[in-house]
Amino acid sequence: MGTIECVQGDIARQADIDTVVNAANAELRIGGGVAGALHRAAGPGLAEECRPLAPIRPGQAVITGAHGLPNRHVIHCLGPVYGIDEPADELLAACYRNALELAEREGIRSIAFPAISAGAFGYPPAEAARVALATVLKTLPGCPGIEKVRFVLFDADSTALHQRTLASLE
Ligand code: AR6
Repeated sequence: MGTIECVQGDIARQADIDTVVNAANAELRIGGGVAGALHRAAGPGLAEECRPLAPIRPGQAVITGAHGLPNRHVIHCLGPVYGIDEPADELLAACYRNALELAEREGIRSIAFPAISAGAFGYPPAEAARVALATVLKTLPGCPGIEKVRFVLFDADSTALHQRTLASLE
């Protein structure tokens, strides 16, 4: 099975990773947070490639090129809005599962995830980390082509939370 690591950083600056995952909005527009950072770094070609793929549903994952980002692809996932899209845990798990299965089908060997839904979409961070890491641990054995999964967290607290959660699940 591939390795899983949790590091602090900016998802738009993961030059040694094949594919980065976007915590997208349904319209695949620029937005804020992760989506804003990725679209700003990618340039307008990314939004243009996204337009015919939108809208997407909670839990869905779609793939595009990475344009000006230092990666090969972007996989765009729509996380659940906490308290609105139900069941939240199943929809959040579906994001990670669908992204990994799509990456496996595309021959992608390394993938970086942000903490989907844990920002503007209001998912409690500890619960989001548990769902995310448990889903990756469960799905990765079925994706033999994926050698590395990296969680990229914006701040030190979130990084420590993910590292603790991973250690408790392994
Ligand atoms: N790199 C890594 N993590 C980041 C970065 C970054 N550059 N920027 C923020 N985070 P969010 P969501 C963290 O809001 O909750 C957007 O406006 C952030 O601290 O990006 O799925 C879209 O357009 C948080 O822990 O995603 C959607 O409308 C986590 O990444 C909506 O927000 C996710 O925060 C999606 O909301």
